[in-house]
Amino acid sequence: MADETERRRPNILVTGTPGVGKTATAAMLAERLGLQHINVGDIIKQHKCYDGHDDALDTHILDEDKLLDLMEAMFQKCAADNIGIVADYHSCELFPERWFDLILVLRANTTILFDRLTERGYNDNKRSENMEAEIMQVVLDEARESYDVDIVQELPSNTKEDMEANVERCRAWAEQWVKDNT
Ligand code: DAT
Repeated sequence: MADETERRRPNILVTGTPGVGKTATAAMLAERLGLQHINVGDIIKQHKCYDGHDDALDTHILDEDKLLDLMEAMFQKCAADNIGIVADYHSCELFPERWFDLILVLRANTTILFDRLTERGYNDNKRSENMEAEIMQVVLDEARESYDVDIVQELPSNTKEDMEANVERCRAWAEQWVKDNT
Protein backbone atom coordinates (compact mmCIF):
# COMPACT_ATOMS: atom_id res chain seq x y z
CA MET A 1 0.00 0.00 0.00
CA ALA A 2 1.34 3.47 -0.89
CA ASP A 3 3.01 5.29 1.94
CA GLU A 4 0.79 8.25 2.72
CA THR A 5 3.79 10.55 2.97
CA GLU A 6 4.35 9.93 -0.74
CA ARG A 7 0.89 11.03 -1.81
CA ARG A 8 0.73 12.41 -5.32
CA ARG A 9 -2.66 14.09 -4.97
CA PRO A 10 -3.53 16.73 -2.36
CA ASN A 11 -6.11 16.30 0.40
CA ILE A 12 -8.32 19.20 1.46
CA LEU A 13 -10.38 19.71 4.61
CA VAL A 14 -13.37 22.06 4.41
CA THR A 15 -14.38 23.20 7.87
CA GLY A 16 -16.44 25.91 9.59
CA THR A 17 -19.59 26.46 11.63
CA PRO A 18 -22.69 24.46 10.62
CA GLY A 19 -24.45 26.18 7.72
CA VAL A 20 -21.45 28.01 6.22
CA GLY A 21 -21.52 25.79 3.13
CA LYS A 22 -18.99 23.02 3.81
CA THR A 23 -20.90 20.16 2.22
CA ALA A 24 -22.03 22.19 -0.81
CA THR A 25 -18.48 23.47 -1.39
CA ALA A 26 -16.87 20.06 -0.85
CA ALA A 27 -19.31 18.46 -3.31
CA MET A 28 -18.45 21.06 -5.94
CA LEU A 29 -14.73 20.62 -5.28
CA ALA A 30 -15.08 16.85 -5.63
CA GLU A 31 -16.92 17.18 -8.93
CA ARG A 32 -14.71 19.85 -10.48
CA LEU A 33 -11.33 18.60 -9.24
CA GLY A 34 -12.03 14.86 -9.37
CA LEU A 35 -11.58 14.39 -5.64
CA GLN A 36 -13.18 11.78 -3.37
CA HIS A 37 -15.70 13.53 -1.10
CA ILE A 38 -15.82 12.35 2.51
CA ASN A 39 -18.74 13.88 4.38
CA VAL A 40 -17.53 13.11 7.90
CA GLY A 41 -20.95 13.66 9.49
CA ASP A 42 -22.43 11.05 7.16
CA ILE A 43 -19.65 8.56 7.98
CA ILE A 44 -20.36 9.04 11.70
CA LYS A 45 -24.06 8.32 11.16
CA GLN A 46 -23.62 5.44 8.72
CA HIS A 47 -21.11 3.61 10.90
CA LYS A 48 -22.66 4.67 14.22
CA CYS A 49 -19.41 6.11 15.57
CA TYR A 50 -21.07 6.78 18.90
CA ASP A 51 -19.80 6.34 22.41
CA GLY A 52 -23.02 6.91 24.35
CA HIS A 53 -25.48 9.78 24.45
CA ASP A 54 -25.30 13.18 26.14
CA ASP A 55 -28.82 13.62 27.47
CA ALA A 56 -28.29 17.23 28.54
CA LEU A 57 -27.23 18.32 25.06
CA ASP A 58 -29.37 15.68 23.34
CA THR A 59 -26.50 14.58 21.12
CA HIS A 60 -24.51 11.41 20.58
CA ILE A 61 -21.00 11.36 22.01
CA LEU A 62 -18.49 10.82 19.19
CA ASP A 63 -16.38 7.67 19.21
CA GLU A 64 -13.28 9.37 17.81
CA ASP A 65 -11.14 6.24 17.67
CA LYS A 66 -13.69 4.38 15.59
CA LEU A 67 -14.13 7.35 13.23
CA LEU A 68 -10.39 7.93 12.80
CA ASP A 69 -9.74 4.22 12.14
CA LEU A 70 -12.43 4.22 9.43
CA MET A 71 -11.09 7.39 7.88
CA GLU A 72 -7.47 6.21 8.02
CA ALA A 73 -8.45 3.23 5.87
CA MET A 74 -10.13 5.58 3.36
CA PHE A 75 -7.09 7.85 3.23
CA GLN A 76 -4.78 4.88 2.70
CA LYS A 77 -6.96 3.53 -0.10
CA CYS A 78 -7.23 6.87 -1.89
CA ALA A 79 -3.47 7.42 -1.60
CA ALA A 80 -2.88 3.96 -3.08
CA ASP A 81 -5.36 4.69 -5.91
CA ASN A 82 -3.83 8.14 -6.52
CA ILE A 83 -7.03 10.00 -5.68
CA GLY A 84 -7.15 13.18 -3.63
CA ILE A 85 -9.71 13.64 -0.85
CA VAL A 86 -11.95 16.53 0.11
CA ALA A 87 -13.40 15.99 3.60
CA ASP A 88 -15.92 18.24 5.31
CA TYR A 89 -16.66 18.54 9.01
CA HIS A 90 -17.57 21.25 11.52
CA SER A 91 -14.48 20.62 13.59
CA CYS A 92 -10.86 19.99 12.63
CA GLU A 93 -8.68 19.39 15.69
CA LEU A 94 -9.38 15.64 15.88
CA PHE A 95 -7.72 14.73 12.56
CA PRO A 96 -4.01 13.91 12.18
CA GLU A 97 -2.18 16.89 10.65
CA ARG A 98 -0.51 14.66 8.05
CA TRP A 99 -3.85 13.94 6.36
CA PHE A 100 -4.36 17.41 4.91
CA ASP A 101 -2.47 19.82 2.67
CA LEU A 102 -5.03 22.62 2.75
CA ILE A 103 -7.59 23.64 5.38
CA LEU A 104 -10.43 25.82 4.12
CA VAL A 105 -12.33 27.62 6.86
CA LEU A 106 -15.54 28.92 5.32
CA ARG A 107 -17.17 32.00 6.86
CA ALA A 108 -20.66 33.41 6.49
CA ASN A 109 -22.25 36.69 7.55
CA THR A 110 -24.53 36.38 10.53
CA THR A 111 -27.74 37.38 8.73
CA ILE A 112 -27.08 34.80 6.02
CA LEU A 113 -26.17 32.12 8.55
CA PHE A 114 -29.30 32.93 10.57
CA ASP A 115 -31.48 32.28 7.52
CA ARG A 116 -29.68 29.06 6.60
CA LEU A 117 -29.93 27.65 10.14
CA THR A 118 -33.59 28.66 10.39
CA GLU A 119 -34.30 26.90 7.11
CA ARG A 120 -32.53 23.84 8.50
CA GLY A 121 -35.03 23.80 11.38
CA TYR A 122 -32.56 24.53 14.19
CA ASN A 123 -34.28 25.66 17.42
CA ASP A 124 -33.47 29.07 18.93
CA ASN A 125 -30.81 27.71 21.30
CA LYS A 126 -28.98 25.69 18.71
CA ARG A 127 -29.13 28.53 16.19
CA SER A 128 -27.83 31.08 18.74
CA GLU A 129 -24.99 28.78 19.82
CA ASN A 130 -23.85 28.37 16.24
CA MET A 131 -24.20 32.05 15.38
CA GLU A 132 -22.11 32.92 18.43
CA ALA A 133 -19.47 30.36 17.43
CA GLU A 134 -19.30 31.92 13.98
CA ILE A 135 -19.01 35.47 15.34
CA MET A 136 -16.28 34.35 17.77
CA GLN A 137 -14.48 32.53 14.88
CA VAL A 138 -14.19 29.39 17.01
CA VAL A 139 -13.43 27.05 14.10
CA LEU A 140 -10.92 29.44 12.53
CA ASP A 141 -9.00 29.63 15.81
CA GLU A 142 -9.20 25.84 16.17
CA ALA A 143 -7.77 25.41 12.66
CA ARG A 144 -4.93 27.85 13.30
CA GLU A 145 -4.06 26.03 16.52
CA SER A 146 -4.25 22.55 14.97
CA TYR A 147 -2.44 23.05 11.64
CA ASP A 148 0.43 25.00 10.15
CA VAL A 149 -1.07 28.49 9.72
CA ASP A 150 0.32 28.63 6.19
CA ILE A 151 -2.13 25.97 5.02
CA VAL A 152 -5.19 27.49 6.73
CA GLN A 153 -7.29 29.64 4.38
CA GLU A 154 -10.27 31.67 5.58
CA LEU A 155 -12.78 32.14 2.75
CA PRO A 156 -16.15 33.91 2.50
CA SER A 157 -19.12 31.69 1.69
CA ASN A 158 -22.10 34.01 1.45
CA THR A 159 -23.07 33.72 -2.18
CA LYS A 160 -22.94 31.30 -5.10
CA GLU A 161 -20.25 33.58 -6.60
CA ASP A 162 -18.16 33.11 -3.44
CA MET A 163 -18.48 29.35 -3.80
CA GLU A 164 -17.45 29.43 -7.46
CA ALA A 165 -14.47 31.65 -6.66
CA ASN A 166 -13.42 29.41 -3.76
CA VAL A 167 -13.56 26.29 -5.91
CA GLU A 168 -11.61 27.92 -8.76
CA ARG A 169 -8.99 29.13 -6.29
CA CYS A 170 -8.64 25.59 -4.99
CA ARG A 171 -8.33 24.24 -8.50
CA ALA A 172 -5.35 26.54 -9.17
CA TRP A 173 -3.83 25.62 -5.80
CA ALA A 174 -4.29 21.85 -6.43
CA GLU A 175 -2.69 22.08 -9.87
CA GLN A 176 0.32 23.82 -8.36
CA TRP A 177 0.48 21.27 -5.54
CA VAL A 178 0.63 18.40 -8.06
CA LYS A 179 3.42 20.17 -9.98
CA ASP A 180 5.38 20.78 -6.80
CA ASN A 181 4.95 17.25 -5.46
CA THR A 182 5.45 14.97 -8.44
P1 DAT B 1 -22.65 23.03 6.06
O1 DAT B 1 -22.17 21.78 5.38
O2 DAT B 1 -21.53 23.97 6.38
O3 DAT B 1 -23.51 22.78 7.24
P2 DAT B 1 -24.26 23.32 3.66
O4 DAT B 1 -23.27 23.06 2.61
O5 DAT B 1 -25.19 22.20 4.04
O6 DAT B 1 -23.54 23.84 5.01
O7 DAT B 1 -25.07 24.63 3.24
C1 DAT B 1 -26.19 25.08 3.99
C2 DAT B 1 -27.19 25.72 3.04
O8 DAT B 1 -26.68 26.95 2.55
C3 DAT B 1 -27.51 24.88 1.81
O9 DAT B 1 -28.88 25.09 1.52
C4 DAT B 1 -26.67 25.48 0.71
C5 DAT B 1 -26.55 26.92 1.13
N1 DAT B 1 -25.24 27.50 0.83
C6 DAT B 1 -24.08 27.13 1.36
N2 DAT B 1 -23.07 27.88 0.92
C7 DAT B 1 -23.61 28.78 0.08
C8 DAT B 1 -23.08 29.86 -0.71
N3 DAT B 1 -21.77 30.18 -0.71
N4 DAT B 1 -23.94 30.57 -1.46
C9 DAT B 1 -25.25 30.29 -1.47
N5 DAT B 1 -25.82 29.30 -0.75
C10 DAT B 1 -25.01 28.55 0.01
